[in-house]
This record gives sequence, C-alpha cells and structure tokens, in this order.
Amino acid sequence: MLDKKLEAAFNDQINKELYSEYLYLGMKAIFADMNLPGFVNWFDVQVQEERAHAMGMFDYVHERNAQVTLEAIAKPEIKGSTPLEIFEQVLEHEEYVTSRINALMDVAEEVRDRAALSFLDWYVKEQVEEEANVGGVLATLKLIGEDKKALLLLDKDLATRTFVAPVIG
Ligand code: OFO
Repeated sequence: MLDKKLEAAFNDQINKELYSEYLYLGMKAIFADMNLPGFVNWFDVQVQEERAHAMGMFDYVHERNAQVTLEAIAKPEIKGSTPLEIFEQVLEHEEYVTSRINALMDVAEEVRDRAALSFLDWYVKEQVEEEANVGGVLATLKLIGEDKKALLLLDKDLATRTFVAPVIG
C-alpha cells in the first residue's frame, strides 16, 4: 500500500515522464526535418528511455497495491529551432525532471516510506547520467558553432547510441 499523498506524487511523475517522451518525440521530428539521422537516433533512444522511466513507476505503483491514474499529456513546447537551442532546452528540461524526482523523494521521506526511497534511488542516479549525457552533447555543439562539417561528424557519433532496457529499482 502507498500513502495517498505519495501515490498522487508518483502519478504526477508518471505524467511528467510521459511528457518527456512526447517532448523528445517532437524534437526527433525536428531533427528528421533537418536531415540529421544521428540526432534522430539519439532522440529515438531518449524517447524509449522516457517510456521506460514512466513504466518503471507505473509497475511499481501496482506492485505496492496502489492505483495508477493517467492524466492528459500536454502538447510539447519546443522553444528553439537549431541543434544548439534544442539541446539547451533538453538540459533545462532534464534539470527540471531532476528537481521533480527530488520532490518525489521529499514526499516519500515525509511519509517515511523507506521502500519507495530505495526504489527512487535508481531515478536519482539516472538523472545524474541524463544530465551528464545531454551536457556532453551541448558542450560539443557549443564548440562546433557554425562548422557544418563538425556538425555532421557529431551526427555520425550520435547515430551509434543504442537503447538498453534499464533494470529499474
Ligand atoms: Fe526520465 O529522465 Fe529524462 O526526463
């Protein structure tokens, strides 16, 4: 059983993970329009990761004999149009998600749910990786500037990213 306040916080985070999936799907479409298949691949992996993050919580809520309540997923708001601007938004978004995972941990702490805290540790570590991964691409994009050849080299590099289904919890 989950405390009702914690159950609501988990449901809110499931919605945010699904929004992340939708946001990255929107970004994938922009890179497809730019003819940058490596970036498309990078976002495709990101989309799958976000779905896995949402499903990890979805399954956990059920495992705790609590209820999943799905809400509407907001329209993704993509602010920029260049690779650099889009990755600035991705980093900003991941920092926001980190803050939400921390807020979820705060609720688990408040209701003294040690099992949930232990489960959420995985997400805390995952957010460190997410921010590092995005920050790496962003740093490279800043170095590249207007150099189109260098952008195509980065695109080739991003084409090698693969999705590995995470073992959550
Ligand atoms: Fe689910 O980590 Fe990104 O948003």
